[in-house]
Amino acid sequence: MTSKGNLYTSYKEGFSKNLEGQFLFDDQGLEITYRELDSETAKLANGLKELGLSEGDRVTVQVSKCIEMLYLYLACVRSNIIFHPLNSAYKEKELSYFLEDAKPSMFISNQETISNIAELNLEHNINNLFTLNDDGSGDFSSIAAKDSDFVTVDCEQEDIAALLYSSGTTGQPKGIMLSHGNIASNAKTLVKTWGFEQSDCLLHALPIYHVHGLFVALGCVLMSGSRLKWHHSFKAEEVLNSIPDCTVMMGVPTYYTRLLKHDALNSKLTEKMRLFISGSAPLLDETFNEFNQRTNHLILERYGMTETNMNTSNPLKGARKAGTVGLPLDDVEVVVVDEENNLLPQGEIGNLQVKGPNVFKGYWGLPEKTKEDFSEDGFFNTGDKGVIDEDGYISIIGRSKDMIISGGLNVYPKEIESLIDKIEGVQESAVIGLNDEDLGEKVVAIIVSSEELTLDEKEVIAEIKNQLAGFKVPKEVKFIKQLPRNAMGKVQKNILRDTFS
Ligand code: MCA
Repeated sequence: MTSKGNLYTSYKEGFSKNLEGQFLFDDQGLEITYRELDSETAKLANGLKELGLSEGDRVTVQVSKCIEMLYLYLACVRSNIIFHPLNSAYKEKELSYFLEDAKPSMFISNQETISNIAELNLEHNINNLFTLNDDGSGDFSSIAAKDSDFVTVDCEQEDIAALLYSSGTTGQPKGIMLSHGNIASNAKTLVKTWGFEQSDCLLHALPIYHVHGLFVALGCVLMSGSRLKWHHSFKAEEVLNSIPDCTVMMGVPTYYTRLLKHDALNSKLTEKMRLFISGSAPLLDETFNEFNQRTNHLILERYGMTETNMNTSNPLKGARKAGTVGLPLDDVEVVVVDEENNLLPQGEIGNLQVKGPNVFKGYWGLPEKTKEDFSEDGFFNTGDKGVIDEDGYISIIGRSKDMIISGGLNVYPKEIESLIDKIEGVQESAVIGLNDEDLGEKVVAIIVSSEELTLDEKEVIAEIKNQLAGFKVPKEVKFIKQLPRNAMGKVQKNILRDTFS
């Protein structure tokens, strides 16, 4: 039986030449070969089948970064079951929304979350609940069957492999459906674009609940049969120690600014590295220049989003221009258009649209919303403003969507504003992103409070922290008498940013 459309088949085509070779290692003595990866994911896929899961079912996982999660991802892909990973920082209210919307047949999380699942009052019943704690304990390990033979399911490239949520300027987070073909085509293109070879070793410190750590980083390694050095999370000292073991690193700009704070970062330490890649948030020119001075490496900046995986990249060979996200990938078309969807000439700023095999299949259960975000000629409207220079390099000038990127994570002000507005004593609020040396942008809440009640910053932060994942919680709260509004009554966030930056 063939399984050509299945993403795992594409991964395996890449790593099968190195089956006995090392896939992953860490500083604690963990070592996994590709053969082990193949058989562990087969056992887990057999286990999912024995539990009665079928193609198209969703498996939601909310655990800390661990190898089991990686195995589960590949077991789901092999089974044509939809993998739905969640940031472990999400709180109850956020979690119940995702579970209600994705309606998984299986949910894996730590003991505390699983024990409290009844309190979420979900409308649908999740048949399979398993625990996986930070120390590796829990009944997750009972899922794997003994049989390590599993024929990867033959599926269409169009079938959905993963569901990842992103919020929007209005309304609730939307499930982004990424197909086997989306993820496979993009990983293959990136291997070629960035010159991945079996001899490479990728420093992997990114979380694996997002496109960057899961599909881009892991995808390049699997498709090239290279190795990765596994870090549980990004800790600058530990990453510095790993640099001499590795040839490529991927990170968000915060990783690079944090590394630059350490004297140990120098050209001697990085001499075996061939490539540092940055994405998920804008890389400042000063970070690019300082990194170059200290290490002789020009960080390669690229541009993507959850809906599209990667769209553009500065070249491996050829000029890497600071402040640009480079050129469209080989199989991706990028255009800049005006509000009426007319193509704009080179040099003019407009809405960035993309088309290619990387572009997602649509929003989960929202066909109308999906339609709105695509032009008639099949281009996806990214919501970013951009411009193309005379050499074809693209720069992201701004976002037409009201969004903050903090430490590489997207934050949508509306979600925070609507919670702040419910706090007693708040008349109205506006949440903005202000420049931050460490996070790129930090979340700041501007509040107009009623005259009778006095509110303080700590109370507001504590209230939001109870309800939302930590990365969305305002780092600062400012109180003002009234919000600046334009003639249409819209809050002028640019004025607030100027006032408070
Ligand atoms: C953690 N905290 C944050 C963030 N992360 N606050 C703001 N922004 C953040 N990104 C808060 C926690 O809630 C906690 O708050 C405190 O910081 C310490 O938590 P800790 O986990 O120790 O933080 P950290 O280790 O310093 O993490 C910061 C980080 C991490 C290393 C920048 O967020 C990270 O690895 N970011 C990468 C995200 C990523 O992979 N993005 C790719 C998305 P408290 O102390 O108050 O409790 S994919 C994407 O964007 C597209 C597709 C693309 O192009 O790649």
